[in-house]
Amino acid sequence: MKVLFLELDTESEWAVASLGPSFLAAYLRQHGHEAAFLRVPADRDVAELADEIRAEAPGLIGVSLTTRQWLRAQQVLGGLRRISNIPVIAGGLHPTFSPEEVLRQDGIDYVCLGEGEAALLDLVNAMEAGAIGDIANIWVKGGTRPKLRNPIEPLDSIPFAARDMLDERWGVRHISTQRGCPFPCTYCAARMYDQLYDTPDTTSYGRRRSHGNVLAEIAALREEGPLNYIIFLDDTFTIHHPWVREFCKIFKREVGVRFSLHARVETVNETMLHELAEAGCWHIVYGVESGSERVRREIMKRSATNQRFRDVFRWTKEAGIMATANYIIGTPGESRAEMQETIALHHELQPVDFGFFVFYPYPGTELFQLCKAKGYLPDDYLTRPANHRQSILNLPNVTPKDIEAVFEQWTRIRAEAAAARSLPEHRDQVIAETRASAMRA
Ligand code: B12
Ligand code: SF4
Repeated sequence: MKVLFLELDTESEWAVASLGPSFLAAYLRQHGHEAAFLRVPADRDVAELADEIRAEAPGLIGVSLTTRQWLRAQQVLGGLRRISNIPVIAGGLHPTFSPEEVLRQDGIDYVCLGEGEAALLDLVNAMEAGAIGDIANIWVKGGTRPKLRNPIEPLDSIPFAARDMLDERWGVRHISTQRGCPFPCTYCAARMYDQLYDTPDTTSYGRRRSHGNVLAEIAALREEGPLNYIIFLDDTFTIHHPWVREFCKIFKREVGVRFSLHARVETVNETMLHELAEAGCWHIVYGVESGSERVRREIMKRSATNQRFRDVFRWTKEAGIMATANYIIGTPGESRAEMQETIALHHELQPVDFGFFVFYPYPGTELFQLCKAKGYLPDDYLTRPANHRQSILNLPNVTPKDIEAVFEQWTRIRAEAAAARSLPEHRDQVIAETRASAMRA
């Protein structure tokens, strides 16, 4: 059978496509099925899309969804169902943690909970055989919650990601070396996989590929075409020090391409940062989230001190690696003064780049439960955009206007930083463009 994976864009700007389908497509192909990829731009008309889909003639449509994509998914899949009866399965973070809501939507027939490789293969085989019974991880519309199969072990057993699903450009390749993250951050949806699988007969969700397996994938990519840069998409690349140190040695010797990764300040030290730099690490993205130690400790369950952030950002710079910091604005329980502490810490850290996101309660997370229990979450939350620009919460101590004002402050900081890097005669234009792009980001 042919499965067509749709990538639903929510913004006009380009980003790499969801990684999930690239693993699923590779697995299906390994087992004799076909897979195709279709990117759906944010303004694509549904009737036009239906024509494109018919041309592919799939037996099943697959969509990978984050919460941000959910509004667009309702529009596209609801519209498609009025003109086409091709069955649709949704998987990824949002369907996994909001399966009932997703299955209520017209145009979605199945939801995949958690990892999808073997589950999707079983569904496709069952569809071909004309008998869909109980399939672990697959929730059929109108049916009951399915059992879960154990997380895939070892990760080396799954085929390399199918690159034609990712829409990569400029020789920049995206690689995933692990699944799962051991930290307890209360705002993080990725973290909740661990709890999804928290049954007595499962292993812990955190797993990592062997060095040999990652290296073999990189060698295969080199054969295929230009390999200019690698982005490691792992949640926290620097978790297991012996793995990382060995990786640095081999990568430097055998690959020698620049790369970037995500890390937590608790998981790096000065020596490791120098080893990463020598191996070719060019850029690290750190989640700083808040400049208030109280907010991090009490609300986010992150215990690192501000001094640790200062040290790690300094070491990163000294090692010659660029640092990006990400911040969250408007976490439930955060005061206006604490939001200003984040701005103060940012000025101390002086990262090369930074992202600022208005807090959104992702289904399944601890903070989602808290917002629900305390009545901060509006009833129609699933119809509000998860765009990280406006707060959807009704908070007791800060208003949406307060949060908007802080978002505007961050936008100004970004615009001024961009202007400082440009020629004096271009500064006004740079400020205007940077502010406009923050509103679209
Ligand atoms: C890489 C990454 C990105 C990449 C690629 C996007 C992507 N969706 O893969 C980029 C940089 C573009 C990105 C952008 C953003 N991301 Co992001 N990202 C990640 C990250 C770190 C890894 C994803 C990944 O590679 N997983 C590896 C694959 C193999 O796992 P998987 O996606 O879960 O897929 C498996 C199953 O879910 C299932 N499955 C998945 N899809 C499907 C589809 C079908 C049909 C089936 C049957 C099964 C199935 O099978 C797969 C294989 O087992 C995750 C954290 C995480 N660990 O999930 C955050 C994460 C997905 N991102 C998140 C967010 C918030 C964003 C942004 C909004 C950030 C921002 N503020 O701009 C944007 C929005 C992107 C969008 N289109 O919506 C949140 C989403 C939360 C939520 N509930 O929606 C996460 C969970 C991070 C977090 N800490 O909470 N992101
Ligand atoms: S360290 Fe990152 S990926 Fe891990 S739980 Fe925290 S926010 Fe999520």
